Amino acid sequence: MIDPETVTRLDAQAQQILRANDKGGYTVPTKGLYPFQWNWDSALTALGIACFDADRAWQEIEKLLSAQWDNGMVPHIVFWQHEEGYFPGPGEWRSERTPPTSGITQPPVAATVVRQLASFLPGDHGARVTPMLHALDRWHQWFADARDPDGIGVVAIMHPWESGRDNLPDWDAPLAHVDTSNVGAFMRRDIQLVNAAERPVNDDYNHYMALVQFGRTCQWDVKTIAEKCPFWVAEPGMNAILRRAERDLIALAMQFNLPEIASRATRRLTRLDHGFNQLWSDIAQGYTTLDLRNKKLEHRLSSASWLSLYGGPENDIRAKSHYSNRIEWRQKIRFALPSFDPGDPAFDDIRYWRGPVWAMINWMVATGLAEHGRPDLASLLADDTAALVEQSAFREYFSPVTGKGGGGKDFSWTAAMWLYWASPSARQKNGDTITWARSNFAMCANPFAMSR
Ligand code: 9WN
Repeated sequence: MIDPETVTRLDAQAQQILRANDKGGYTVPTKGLYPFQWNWDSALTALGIACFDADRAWQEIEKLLSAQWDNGMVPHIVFWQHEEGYFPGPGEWRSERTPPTSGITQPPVAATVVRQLASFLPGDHGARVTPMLHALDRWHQWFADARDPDGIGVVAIMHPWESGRDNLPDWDAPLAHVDTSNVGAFMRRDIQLVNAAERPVNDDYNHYMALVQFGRTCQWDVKTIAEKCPFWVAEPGMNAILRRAERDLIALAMQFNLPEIASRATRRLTRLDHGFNQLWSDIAQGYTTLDLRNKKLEHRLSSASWLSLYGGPENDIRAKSHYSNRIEWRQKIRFALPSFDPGDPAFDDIRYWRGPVWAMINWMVATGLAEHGRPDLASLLADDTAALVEQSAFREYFSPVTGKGGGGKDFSWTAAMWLYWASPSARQKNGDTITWARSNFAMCANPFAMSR
């Protein structure tokens, strides 16, 4: 139980962080370490901004979508202004665009955020939302065409950073097939700003840079990437988030009378709902990573395994296996949800995506749990998130074992998730139902969703 004075202080601090990270139309994830606009950070941050400035929240999404490529991709980083402090910068990506961007994407949470904003911000959003829905439809179509050209029903990532969960142990095996011999020397900036023990190791960076080199050599040509990129992996995080985004896009398209978008998104969703089954591991009893290049299914669970509940309706047996995995995990840690199985030897409680808790993943998983009739478990995730913020403030992520904060400080999406969801004041105001009352699978029910 957090005392009311602390809640008031943290609410004010969260708002102050979002204002201080505001660069005018877009918000940086944190000063120093990440000085540009990041795709899923921005979208999720808009939820927090919406708690005190509705117009500015919409701008965050508009600005992100304004950097959309002609082929529909919405890039993972937009370099709106020159800054030396980040590696790899525009010169490494060579997107040949203005503003420069990276050449890859990130999990498409934007449609879900737009649906949330449209459902609780006052006013008639038609004029503002309609162009966004066209842009989102084009982005989702890009996923179908560029990242699942054979129509198998799961989209691939061509770089670990596309998943947003950069150094998850799941990538170790597929990355081992990536040749790093031509990468050459480079200087990392991140470990000048953050403790190296909290960041990916140098060997990971060699592999990240080899993939950037691959992409820029083929000028980010999606056909070449799909045919030849040495890293081509389907994983439950990206796929569940995209399924969710398609559901939310369908609901929005119906609400704003855009039937062609609704029917295109329904066709894509049908394929994705069927395809997701390929990521199920009987051994792990959960959804895992499928290395499409090397035809190998991972058998270890990560926090993304839980995102299946957020992606769409889950059948009872599989949902129950998530709940029992939860009990097993919970016995090994103090704070949920670790990004990787805490019982696995590769688990590392403070190194980036190899164990730490991330507030926005907790929000997504909590949303899915509540929608599957488990608001009790959803509330526990909100409690843990709040306890972590109380102990360690608005860090990029937290150790699930000690609660210690890691990575960047004054982090935008942590502040946003606090204001929008985890703060006791937000929960009180919204009767603890802030997110799940607004999301309703039934509104965009897909006839095939439950057929697995
Ligand atoms: C590379 C900004 C981003 C997040 C990612 C997180 C981290 C970047 C990095 O920071 O990635 O995109 O340099 O480590 O893994 O999820 O979007 O917060």
